[in-house]
Amino acid sequence: MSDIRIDPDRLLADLDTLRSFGQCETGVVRPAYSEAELAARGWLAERLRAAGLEVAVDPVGNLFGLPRSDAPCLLVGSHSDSQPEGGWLDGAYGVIAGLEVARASRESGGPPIAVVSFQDEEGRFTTLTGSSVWAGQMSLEEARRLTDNAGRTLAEVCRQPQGLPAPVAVAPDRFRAFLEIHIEQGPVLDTSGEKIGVVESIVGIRSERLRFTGQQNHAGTTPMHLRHDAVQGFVRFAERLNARFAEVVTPATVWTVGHVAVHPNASSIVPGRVDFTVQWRDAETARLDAMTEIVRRTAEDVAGEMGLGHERSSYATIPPSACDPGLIEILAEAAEATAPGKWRRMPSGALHDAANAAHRMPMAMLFVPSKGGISHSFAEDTERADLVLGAQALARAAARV
Ligand code: HGY
Ligand code: MN
Ligand code: MN
Repeated sequence: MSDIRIDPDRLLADLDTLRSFGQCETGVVRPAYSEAELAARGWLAERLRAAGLEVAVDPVGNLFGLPRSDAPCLLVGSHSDSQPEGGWLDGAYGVIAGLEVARASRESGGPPIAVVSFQDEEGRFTTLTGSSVWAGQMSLEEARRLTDNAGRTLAEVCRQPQGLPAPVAVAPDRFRAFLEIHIEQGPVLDTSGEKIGVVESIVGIRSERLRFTGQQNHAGTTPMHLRHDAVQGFVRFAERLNARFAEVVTPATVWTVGHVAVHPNASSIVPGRVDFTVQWRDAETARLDAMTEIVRRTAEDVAGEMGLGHERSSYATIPPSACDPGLIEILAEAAEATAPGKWRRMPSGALHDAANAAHRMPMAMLFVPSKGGISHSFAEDTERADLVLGAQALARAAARV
């Protein structure tokens, strides 16, 4: 079995180039379907072509580099869209490391390997949008109707870079397995000093968009007892949700209110409306269900107590997923060979496109350390030597899948 020898300088040079699309301070602003993301996808297509791969883009914007042979092969990759304020490595590292492994394999007479950059993993429209459509978890029609926080539909903004072939669906059964390498985005490896994480499972996520509606009114003349203040409803909801969640969660459960929009958002107006998102993540479906029920009950209770209207809509539901045991052992062997004694098996608290691949094929993931455990921030970073080490482990495993 020939080892796949990656070119570290080429890996890092492409990572630095990808960073330039939408670069802002030390991070990137490259949301799905933005100008920067479109330009990045056009450049990636060129790099895939230069690697001798056939370029295909599907109707939702997932970008593939496919070997000429039709025999089912290994698929490696991740996503290249970013959060509204993202780090330069989240997703991008897995796409470029996958590209490097695929072209190094071709150069060293190794197995044919396909590469993918999934679209809108970061949830401008919903969590893992592109890979959800690709894996058959969501229809293209349903995805095209999704709206972002500004109320724009995916159909309105979905565009393909110039010079690409017409969109085609790329069937998951073209591939035998999926490997994704990603920054950990958490503190575990950074704290332990280990260099590689072999992921055993990925948490599930539920998220909802909620709205409280009250009565917009004058902030000076409206007595407190006559108010129907949407923000006060949100505050009471958030406090009560924390108290009720505390009865069902474990130290590994997380939940976040990350988006809040107050209307009309003026200091002398009692707010008549607040829109916000709540997301919660856990490894157990039963606990996610219990938390969904608590969200429902708490919104109802608060709206009733305060004379507010309320609406809820599901934004994302991704079940917990298990990595393939056989692939885990191949990754563990590669980690030990690449970073002897400096690796660990661990869960993923972040969601990844591998969670959708799990519905259609065996999948597994590798992590490399995040400096200070920071991610979804311009401050996200990883030592360049760690980026190279991870890609070398991915290459060793890819030759053995
Ligand atoms: O939120 C996540 O887990 C992923 O980084 N989008
Ligand atoms: Mn990611
Ligand atoms: Mn992310």
